[in-house]
Amino acid sequence: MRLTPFSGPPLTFTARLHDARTATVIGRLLGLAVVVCFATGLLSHLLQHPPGRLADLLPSRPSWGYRFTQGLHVASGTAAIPLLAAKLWAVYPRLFAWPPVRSVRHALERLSVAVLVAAGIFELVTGLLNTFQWYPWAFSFVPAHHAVGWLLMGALLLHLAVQWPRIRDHFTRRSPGTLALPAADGPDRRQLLAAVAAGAGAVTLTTVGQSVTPLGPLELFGPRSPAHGPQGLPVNRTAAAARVTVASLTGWRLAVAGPRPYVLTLEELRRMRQHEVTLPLACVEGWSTSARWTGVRVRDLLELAGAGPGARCRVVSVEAAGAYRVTEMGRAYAQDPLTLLALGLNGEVLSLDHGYPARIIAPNRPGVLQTKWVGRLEVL
Ligand SMILES: Nc1nc2c(c(=O)[nH]1)N[C@H]1C(S)=C(S)[C@@H](COP(=O)(O)O)O[C@H]1N2
Ligand SMILES: [Mo]
Repeated sequence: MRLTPFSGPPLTFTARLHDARTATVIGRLLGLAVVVCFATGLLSHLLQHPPGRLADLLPSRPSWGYRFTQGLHVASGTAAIPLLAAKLWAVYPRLFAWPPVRSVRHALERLSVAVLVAAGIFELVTGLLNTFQWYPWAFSFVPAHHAVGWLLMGALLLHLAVQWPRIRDHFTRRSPGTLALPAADGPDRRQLLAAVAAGAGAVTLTTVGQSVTPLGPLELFGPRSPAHGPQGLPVNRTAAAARVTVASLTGWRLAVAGPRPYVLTLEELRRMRQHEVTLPLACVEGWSTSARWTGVRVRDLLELAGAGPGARCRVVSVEAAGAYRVTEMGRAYAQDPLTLLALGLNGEVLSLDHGYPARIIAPNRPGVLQTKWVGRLEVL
């Protein structure tokens, strides 16, 4: 490839490793990671913000569903970081191609690559920092990460369309323009690709333990190790951060609103029929862990308030302010026998940080919707 830097004499870029084959081999791995990340991210968004009537169609099974898909979302996004770095390294000489613009078509092509790269970096950086709950920016994470995800997917499709001839040559293992098979890859390319694969494998192995419990001992960089925290479970928002104190809970009652509204003390709740379920708490930030929960079935509480079999419900926390103070659950969740208003965790009374005196635990549900410090249920 003949190249000219922005200033200075023209130079010829000869390194073979920056050729189309390297770009395509790394690109297909990166593309796979990005597509998996996008699909699981959309699913997560849908579960958290179901549009209108769809709320009742969301399934509460399999109970481990969200744990799996969100674990995959964060793992594929994490693996995409070294892959994107390698891909950019493979193609960066093109940034200095001369002349910078050859035609309108070429200009549009370069513009689409600029959008692709910018959106990709934005998604991976904001996603990574979100797993650390670090938000050094002024915009709101969820809408921005969601919108740029679509932008990235659009730019990726355009890129695949533009690069299609090269991708096809790669998969049919044909050198461009000929029917001959290319020579086998030399040791330099094999080394490069092995290093990229090792890098992606290493970051995955050292973070995925946050959601895959058996790999927990390998976890080095996952921000929240699921084994740490009171009662064997991490805490995202502490009672102190939510300004919930033992004093503020004196006189706590559970109010259930519906056709036959009623109020229960904690003692009365404890005298109701108790159930035990083993369900994961799966945080949208990627960590998840399974626990034993005991408490009263939400559907029993709703039925006592005169709710019909198709009822949905709204859950209100006593927390004074916070994005997750009020949540809603569709029919499948509200009626699932595994959905509890939990009073106990792993054989103990819920700790204040885990939502004492009562919290929601439901199957196949994002952690953000497992409302803590519940004070009120409303039949919808
Ligand atoms: N009222 C209330 N409930 C909440 C939250 C919150 O901020 N306020 N955070 C949620 C989030 S993001 C998660 S992951 C889980 C974590 O539960 P844990 O702290 O018991 O592990 O609680 C959820 N319940
Ligand atoms: Mo969370």
